[in-house]
Amino acid sequence: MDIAKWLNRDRLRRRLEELATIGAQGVNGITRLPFTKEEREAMTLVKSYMEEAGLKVHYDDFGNLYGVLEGSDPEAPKVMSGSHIDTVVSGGAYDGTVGTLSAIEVLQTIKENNLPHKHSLEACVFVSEESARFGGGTLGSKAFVGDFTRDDLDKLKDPSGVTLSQALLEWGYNPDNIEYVKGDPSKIKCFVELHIEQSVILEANNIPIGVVDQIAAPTNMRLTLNGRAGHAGATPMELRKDAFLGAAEIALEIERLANTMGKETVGTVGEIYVDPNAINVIPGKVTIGIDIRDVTAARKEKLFNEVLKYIDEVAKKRGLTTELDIIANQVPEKTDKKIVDIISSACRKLDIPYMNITSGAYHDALNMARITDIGMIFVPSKGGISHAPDEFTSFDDIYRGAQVLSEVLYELAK
Ligand code: HGY
Ligand code: MN
Ligand code: MN
Repeated sequence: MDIAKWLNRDRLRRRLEELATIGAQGVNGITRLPFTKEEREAMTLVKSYMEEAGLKVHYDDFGNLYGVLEGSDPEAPKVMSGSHIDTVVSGGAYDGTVGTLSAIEVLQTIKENNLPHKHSLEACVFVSEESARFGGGTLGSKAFVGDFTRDDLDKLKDPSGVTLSQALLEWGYNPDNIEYVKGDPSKIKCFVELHIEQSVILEANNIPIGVVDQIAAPTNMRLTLNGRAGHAGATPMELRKDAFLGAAEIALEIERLANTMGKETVGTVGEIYVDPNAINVIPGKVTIGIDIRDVTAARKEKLFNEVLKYIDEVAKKRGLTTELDIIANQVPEKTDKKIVDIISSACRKLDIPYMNITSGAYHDALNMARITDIGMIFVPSKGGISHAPDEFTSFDDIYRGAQVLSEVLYELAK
């Protein structure tokens, strides 16, 4: 059965291009933050693709979207595949969308060609995968694996103070039903996600497919440092409690620690709010968003503890007080060996070169690994760029990824 040859190349390309127009801001890339007009418009468009594909479509109470292609044995656990369509601020056109639209294309091709399959196949779109709005990522798949209590939805807030539960209610979802969002692991055979690599390895090795063996995990936190606002000219240096300089020292120490701890240990301070943010006022209050990651749980834990220790030292030295909101503290996961082998043999069957690869980015597959077997397929990112307007993956690479995904999903659903 050569399903890979039957994928509709033009349809996949057209859908990718159409989806990329939603939230597009010219040179400023694409912005579709979760539970905003743009992201909801994009979800509605993707829902229409699922309907065109003849799938049984529904949203859950968290806004995750599912499209099912029934198998011959309704009792058999389903094969899930998908990703996300929300973006960072000024993001690219391929992060999440490649896996989302390829999964729909595969299921539509199976249906159109009446290919027999025992297990149901389910294309899924998890909401709020990016941490850009609520500080923590992969919220939709976290809800699906049962991470959230109703209270958690009131604790997650965006920078303007809107809680996740308010955002859900604003778009007609019901946070009180959070427990019904949880998927039933006994009904799931596996989850496979196609995604852009977002780094330089595949391109550097001139290999079109990455078979992911492990996924790094994040610790995300928002740290607020409280000093004392004051006159930038009249306040002697020795009397200052400058919250920004405290934040700056902490950011530099995170960089130093990440550089010394390991090749796959990374740390970023990508978000900052300075209050009152005026050129002639000593910053009285600063909030920074911290993202540290590793593929080794113990090393990430060590980095986390070193950072906490340093925060205390800086606060004491500079007479600052601190508030720390730990938004996520996840563990790295490995992909399932059997699925790694199925992906590798699909590449051999299609005569597509491949290599094993680690994911420094996290994905919905990281959460799904806690309730089912997972697999991930990567396609190259030009220059390793992602989370930026010039994120780019050639359509030939995307199509190759979709072809490998089609062979893998069909093999798993047989
Ligand atoms: O930040 C990440 O790793 C993912 O792209 N959300
Ligand atoms: Mn991303
Ligand atoms: Mn992504």
